[in-house]
Amino acid sequence: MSRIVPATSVFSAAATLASPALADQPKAWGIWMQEAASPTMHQITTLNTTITVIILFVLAFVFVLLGYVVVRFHASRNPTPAKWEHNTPLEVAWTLIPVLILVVIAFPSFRLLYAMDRAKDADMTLKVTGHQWYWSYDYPDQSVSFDANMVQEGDLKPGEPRLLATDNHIVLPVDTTIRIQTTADDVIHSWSVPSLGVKIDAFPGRLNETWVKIERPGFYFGQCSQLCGINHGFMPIEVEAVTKEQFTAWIKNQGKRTSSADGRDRLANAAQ
Ligand SMILES: [Cu+2]
Repeated sequence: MSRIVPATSVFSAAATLASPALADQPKAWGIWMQEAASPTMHQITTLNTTITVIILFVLAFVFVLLGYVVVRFHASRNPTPAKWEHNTPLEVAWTLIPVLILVVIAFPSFRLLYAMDRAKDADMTLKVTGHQWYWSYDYPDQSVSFDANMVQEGDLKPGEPRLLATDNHIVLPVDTTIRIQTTADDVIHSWSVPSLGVKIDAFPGRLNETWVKIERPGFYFGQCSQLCGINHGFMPIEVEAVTKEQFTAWIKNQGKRTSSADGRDRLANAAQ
């Protein structure tokens, strides 16, 4: 798809990007989740913490049990091993307890899965199309469309993160329920922005749906998360969250560029 609208935002001064507090992106030596910026991501973080605690308890229990067996039943302390086998109550217990743990995990997990599935009352829609190897975006309600390609290393402006910045980026309003629809025109891609708690596959010939509500203004970075070919690692995602007023102004600005002249150019290009 040819670029229809250059989406450079008037609000996206490089100075804003240079402030790391405002950008949500991978950090050096980061081992935990990126800071949550949507209700979904808050829930994902809570679920992840809960499951990690459960895992640690299981790990500690197995470790202690193993230590006990090693010490207590060492050949020197236990020269004549017992010959019995099978213990029905014990076998029932070590089957049922793990099942119960899994059921306890499954409830919040499925609740979250359904909560992420679909926006109940979306205020607007962002349609995402994956290509080898860039993304294109449509705001069907606002009639805005553009492509977003990665900024090459030599072209990076000060503050722009390497392999994450894009030439055109998505602008979205905060505190707004945004329906996100994904599709692809060649192979399977996956649109993923960690801080927003969104990771959804983009299939050719299929429209997937999820939603996001961004809690604070700033820059959010993500990457394609489905191996999609040689440049899979070079189709990043850059989202700028702005206030509702700034978003309206941005859309107006885009509107000027989607004049009929642009439309004619596009049709002329398509006809060639
Ligand atoms: Cu991809």
